[in-house]
Amino acid sequence: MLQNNRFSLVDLNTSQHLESLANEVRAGLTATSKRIPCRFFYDEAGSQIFEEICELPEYYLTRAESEILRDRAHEVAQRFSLPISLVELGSGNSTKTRLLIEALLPEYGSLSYIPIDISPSVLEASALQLLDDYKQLEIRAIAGEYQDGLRRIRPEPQRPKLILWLGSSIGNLDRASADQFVSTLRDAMNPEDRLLLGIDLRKDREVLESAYDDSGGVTARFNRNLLVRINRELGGHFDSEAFDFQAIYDEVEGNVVSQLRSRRDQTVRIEDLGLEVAFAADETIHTENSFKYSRAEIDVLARNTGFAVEEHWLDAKNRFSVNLFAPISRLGQ
Ligand code: AVI
Repeated sequence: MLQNNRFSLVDLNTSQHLESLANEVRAGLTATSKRIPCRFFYDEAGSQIFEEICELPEYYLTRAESEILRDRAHEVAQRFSLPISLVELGSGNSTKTRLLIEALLPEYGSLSYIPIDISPSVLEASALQLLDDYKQLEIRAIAGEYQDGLRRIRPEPQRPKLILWLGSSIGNLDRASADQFVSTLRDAMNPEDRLLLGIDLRKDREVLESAYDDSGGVTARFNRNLLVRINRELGGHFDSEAFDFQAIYDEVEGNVVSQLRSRRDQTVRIEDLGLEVAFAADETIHTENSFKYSRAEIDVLARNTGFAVEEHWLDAKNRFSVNLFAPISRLGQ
């Protein structure tokens, strides 16, 4: 644990990490429909490529969400009557969080920021920068999975929590898992706490498919990096260029499905798993779901998980939403 007066970093990651990659790759590549979970995108190279994605002209999500936060951060800050703790899930480089920090600090004079992210190096680098820029900020960073991180937060009855889950990360869960996870957030909240949820909206196929398969091939590289990672960490022999990338919008489900597609019949050995994986030409590896929501689906999410939608803010082009969820009492509580 790294620590000084204004900064601490607890690393909850263990060697389980490599074990979990090995188990998931074995299970995913021996299944009838092959898959690799999207959480493995974010090794160091993958996290950097994701930052490039956020700057792409086609990937409107980051800009639209920042626009909303820029416009609404002050309204969020005024919801609370006491200094708060700002908890962020998947904080990454915390760029968007700055918009909230800048609104919250003048309101309360001090702020406790608790970023939870899988990558300790990203957490440390962004924390040092934030501490330098905001002298009244205190950062208690937690490196680990969201659920483990949430369990580590000390209850502070005098400090309401504002939980941020931005970037439409909820879209990477199917709808049932999204309900389940948002319910666990609800369980960790008191009545005066709030959840600020960035959710991408359903829209035309063309806009979505080019957001997820950009013309410069950055998202394709992001996906192929999974194979590069398996080569490095598990002794795989993938030729990542022997796989095409595609993103297809399933309009009924409201889901952009990302996948790698084998260009030919091929067999790939993964040394550390003692595994030979056979691919037929055109066979796919599913890499990611990115579910999109309508306003009605956001209302259902809130209703299923014990929240009221207190605010539903949109960007000027109505592409993205930032939602302020307030806990309500659930039946039986
Ligand atoms: C992190 N997550 C919400 C992104 C998304 O939009 O599903 C990851 C991403 N995949 C391709 N582009 C961006």
